[in-house]
Amino acid sequence: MAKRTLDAFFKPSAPPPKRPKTSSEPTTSNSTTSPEPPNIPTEDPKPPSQHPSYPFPIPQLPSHISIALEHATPATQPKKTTNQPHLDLLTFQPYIARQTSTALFTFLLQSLPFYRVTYKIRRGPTETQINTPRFTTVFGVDSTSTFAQTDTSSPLGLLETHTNNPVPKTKYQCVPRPIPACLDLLRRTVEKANTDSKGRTPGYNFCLVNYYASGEDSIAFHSDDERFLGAQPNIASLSLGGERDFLMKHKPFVDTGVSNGAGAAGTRVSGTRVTGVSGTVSGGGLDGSATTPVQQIKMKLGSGDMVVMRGETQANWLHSIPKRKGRAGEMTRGRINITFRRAVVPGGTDNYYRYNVGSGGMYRWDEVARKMVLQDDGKTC
Ligand SMILES: O=C(O)CCC(=O)C(=O)O
Repeated sequence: MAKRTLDAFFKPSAPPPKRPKTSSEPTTSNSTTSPEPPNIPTEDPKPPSQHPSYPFPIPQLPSHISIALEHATPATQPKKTTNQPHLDLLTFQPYIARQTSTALFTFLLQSLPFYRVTYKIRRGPTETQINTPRFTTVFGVDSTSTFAQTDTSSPLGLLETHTNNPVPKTKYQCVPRPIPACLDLLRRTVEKANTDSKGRTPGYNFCLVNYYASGEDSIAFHSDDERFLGAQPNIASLSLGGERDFLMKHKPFVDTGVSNGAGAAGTRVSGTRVTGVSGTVSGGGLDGSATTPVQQIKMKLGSGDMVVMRGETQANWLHSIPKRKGRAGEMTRGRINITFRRAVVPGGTDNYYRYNVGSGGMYRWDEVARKMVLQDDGKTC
């Protein structure tokens, strides 16, 4: 008998082969075929997630995906990588088995609102317009506020976590969006799959979603080291759909000439999107004096793969998804990435909505055009 993978088990069932009817089976008046056996799973569409902050209701996961997420993740045990200075990675290849992850990719592509955010940055007298080179969306709120059902007939309200008082309208620049049920189930399973270096659960309160439509879409070298994430943030990054390269490189060091005795004799250059990395970290050897080569990391992330970046990783390493040029770019399939994070102050909420929802139009996947299409009535923050 052909071996059936766990993933295949969770696929929507094909109708069973017709079998000969026995005399004891009841018949129906308009049918001459046998009735379906009672154990065929049927889709019971659950009501979509609704909230005044959503531009449209967000459907719930079909049950074949939610059952697979709840019962068949992690699909493999994680590999721990700590063989380079300041690096602490957990890699699940995959976290969600391929067939389920592909179904989840299609579902999220069709079900979420997306944005192509533009913003201006100023360096000295020069103002530059930045066009985010991918589609983005975000849900969640930092830990100073909590979404709560205050009465059954109203949408989720936003309360101050410590007092339970309603959050004043002026607290946030954009209206925070509760994590819809489809992403919240994913958030809960990812949270169970890993801990921080002290064994604590990550307590994710944000889902940031990127959609890379083609090889032209990318994210530049950066680190998720903002203060609003607290010290040593735990960030889980899940890939769905087409395979892409994920690159990591150590941040540059400025030689202060003074060894701190704890490893790297240098000061980290802070900030994002830094290019140019020195190839070594001084003082990383066993006797504290040798020079440890720091290697760039290149991983191919396929559908369902998950990388968890922990400990000192964000403070010291940059990561990126580079563009794919030429034939490789043309062949590149769409990819969704979801990062699960925990922001601890309102500045994190403002930052995430500003750069992942913004104030431009909203896009939705168009199944006929097979691409994201700008919606006239897109509600942005
Ligand atoms: O798409 C990815 O794998 C990386 C996403 C990322 O780095 C980010 O959202 O900050």
